[in-house]
Amino acid sequence: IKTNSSNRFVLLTLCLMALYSGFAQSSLIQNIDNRTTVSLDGTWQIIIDPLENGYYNHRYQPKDNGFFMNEKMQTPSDLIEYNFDEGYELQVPGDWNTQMEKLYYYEGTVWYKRSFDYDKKDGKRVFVHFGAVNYDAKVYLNGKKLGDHIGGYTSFNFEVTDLLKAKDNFLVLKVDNTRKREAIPTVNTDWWNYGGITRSVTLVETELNFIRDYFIQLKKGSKANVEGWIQLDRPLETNVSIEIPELNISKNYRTDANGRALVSFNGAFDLWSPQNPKLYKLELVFAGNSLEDQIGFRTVETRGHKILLNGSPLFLKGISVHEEAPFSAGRVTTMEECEVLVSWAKEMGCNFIRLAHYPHSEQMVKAAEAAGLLVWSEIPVYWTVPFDNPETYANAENQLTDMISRDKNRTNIILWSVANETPISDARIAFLSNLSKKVKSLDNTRLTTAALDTQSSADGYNMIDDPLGEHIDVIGINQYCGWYFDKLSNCAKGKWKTSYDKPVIISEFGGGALQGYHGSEDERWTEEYQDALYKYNLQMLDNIEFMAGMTPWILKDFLSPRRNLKRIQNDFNRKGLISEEGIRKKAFYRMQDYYKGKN
Ligand code: GCB
Repeated sequence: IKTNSSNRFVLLTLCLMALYSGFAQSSLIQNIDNRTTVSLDGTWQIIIDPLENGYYNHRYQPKDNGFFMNEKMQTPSDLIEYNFDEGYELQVPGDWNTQMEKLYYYEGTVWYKRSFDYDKKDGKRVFVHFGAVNYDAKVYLNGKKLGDHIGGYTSFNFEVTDLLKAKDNFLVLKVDNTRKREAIPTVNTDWWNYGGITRSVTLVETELNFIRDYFIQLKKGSKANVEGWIQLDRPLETNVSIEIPELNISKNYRTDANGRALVSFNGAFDLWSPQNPKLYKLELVFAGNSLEDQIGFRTVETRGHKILLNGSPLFLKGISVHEEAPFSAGRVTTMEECEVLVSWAKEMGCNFIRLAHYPHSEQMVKAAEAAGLLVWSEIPVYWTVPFDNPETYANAENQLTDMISRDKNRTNIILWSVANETPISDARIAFLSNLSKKVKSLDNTRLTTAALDTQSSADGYNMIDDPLGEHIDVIGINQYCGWYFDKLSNCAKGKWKTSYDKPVIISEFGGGALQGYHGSEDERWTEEYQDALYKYNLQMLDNIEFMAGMTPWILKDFLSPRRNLKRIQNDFNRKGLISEEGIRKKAFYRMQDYYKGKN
């Protein structure tokens, strides 16, 4: 076949996609929370291995007897230069940086080991599921490789049925958070590269065949017709059913030879909204086994510059947030911590939250769903991604697919974001428009977006004219008037024009303040400066009639190694409206007032 360079790019990308998704990894199992599970959270033994000595020999060849063998000396004369059970320990879930002082800035390999017994039952299958491991995970059970996973914020699972023993199983992971130019995210970011097994590890027990996945959402444009599908793990033509007891809905479907049933039914739904975050108990039944979920129903669409929820225009009163623990730093590890972050956004008067800059935990999305917060969810395609690298594209598309795969039944997610602040180029348009198409192929019920910082200026106007605008449904604009450019007092006069008949969300604005540091409006880092910045920016934003919402930057101060001003920052990005200790700054109350007066 004759191939031109763009065909070659596509072919190579397809091969790489197969590589990324085709490891021994099993397809993602939906809804872990409501299945039969055993938690492997808790204390794990670890070995810090900066030279990857547990993986490579002195000729830099992978070892057959690496640390994944969990070997022990049998006689006093044996030479085995590691022992998981005599070393350090870490808690899972959790990042390693904030758990152990010597790992604070660490980027590299840490080996994790957890031993466990398992009461294995005949006629069942077992999978090991990881909520997230940052970034590159190689996973072994009882010395056998299960597979690899790339990407620090998405879930994955492997089948372990045939490897499990009743006693003394050992699960070992080589976890490497080394930043790489071609990776997603790339080397340059403004958040901490928290390494480790950052979300829960769970054994999931299933029947031999089971409902692995499903997509149950209102059909685009309809308030009554649900359309979706149910997927069995193994191909089988059989009956499956859906029940929503509260609405007396009970529907039977037949799976095809691939074990997939298309679903369509009507219901008189009390629609989910921020004022009424109504969820229905849904039961999916196969072979006498029922899997429960809580699902809400709502529509979302755009009309010109408006975003419509359940057919009515809605202003998105939002806030951006990183997945950091509310009263310190480090990754969020519990549902309670997610609920605290959500309660702060609610206290501010939000109906919307931007989960920046990567997929947050399933708990975070669920806490927001229960509290009536709509969600913007994104992948870490951030800043200077090498857009012409097919491997990078394959990786980004895989992370996007994993994000949507996990959260496609969460009612509150309305926006899938494909990128943040990426510089204009043709390669970038090809890359991001392909991601946007991919979103639509996986889920056409929601909207696509991206946060842009590429506006030009003309005739005293900021112009929203980035060509990416054509390829997304809603345009996110990050702008830092009064912080990275322009004087504070000029911000109120800022004027905007857009080339697109599409809604615009001001996805970032803000400035830094050290909580408790006071002074005049002109003094940077004071709460007064930050508060004035909000005052003038809000005046400017109020004049943008095509604005459909905003998510100021950011709910809480967060750790970032770019923030080197020791006296003020001490490694924290200080643009939070709340300090890392949970104390509200002045500007928090300004946003609260603003949202109170906004419909
Ligand atoms: C941005 C980025 C965000 C940064 C923020 C800042 O534009 O999107 O990740 O943290 O600016 O504080 O500079």
